[in-house]
Amino acid sequence: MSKWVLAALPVAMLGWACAANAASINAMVRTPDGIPVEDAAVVLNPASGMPRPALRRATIEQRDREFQPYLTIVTKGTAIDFPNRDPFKHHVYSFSPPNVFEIKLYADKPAKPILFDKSGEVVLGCNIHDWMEAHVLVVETPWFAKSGADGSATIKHLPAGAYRLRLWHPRQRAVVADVKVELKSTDAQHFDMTIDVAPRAVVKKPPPDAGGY
Ligand SMILES: [Cu+2]
Repeated sequence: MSKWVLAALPVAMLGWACAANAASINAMVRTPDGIPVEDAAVVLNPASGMPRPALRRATIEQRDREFQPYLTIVTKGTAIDFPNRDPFKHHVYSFSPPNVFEIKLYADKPAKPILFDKSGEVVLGCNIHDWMEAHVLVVETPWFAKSGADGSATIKHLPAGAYRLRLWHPRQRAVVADVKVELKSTDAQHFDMTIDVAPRAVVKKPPPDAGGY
C-alpha cells in the first residue's frame, strides 16, 4: 500500500493497520561447527504482558515403534492426544515434574488427551519399547517454532514490541542465553544462532517381526 493511500485512510483504519501482527523472525540454528540443528525450539517471550493463548490441541503418534514427532512445542494449557498407530500396545509415560503422567498399556487412541498445564521440559518414554523417546516443551507464549532439518525456524504474525528470544534443544549441552529482540510492526528479522547439541543416543530396536514387539 503506497504512502498516499495510507494517508487517506480514516484514523480508525490506521489504528487497525498498526495493530496488525505483521512482524516475523527467522532463526538459523547451527552447531558451533556450522551444522544445521533440527528440533531446536525457538521461543519468543514478550518482555511484558503475556497474551492469553488460545486453547490448542496437539498430537504425538506412536508409529513404527517410535514417537512422532520427536519434539513438540505447545503453549501451556494444550491437550495432547497420543494415538497408537501400531498393531500392538504402547505404555507412554513422563517422569518429568510437574507434568508427570502415564497412559497404561493401550491400543488405538486413548479416550482422553493429556493436559499440559504447567510450563517446562517433558521427556516421554514407553515402558514396552526402551528406545522410544520424545520431548515436549511447554511454554507460556503463543509464539514459537521448531527448526527443520535445514536448521531454520520462522515465527510469523508477531505484534510489534520487545521480546526475549529463547533457544532450547532437548539434547543441548549448555543453556543458551536469551537474546533481546525489538520488533517494529513490519519487521522481518533474521538471527544466526548457535547451540551445542549432543548426538541422539542410539538404542537399537529389534526387527519389526519380533513377536509384536
Ligand atoms: Cu511403545
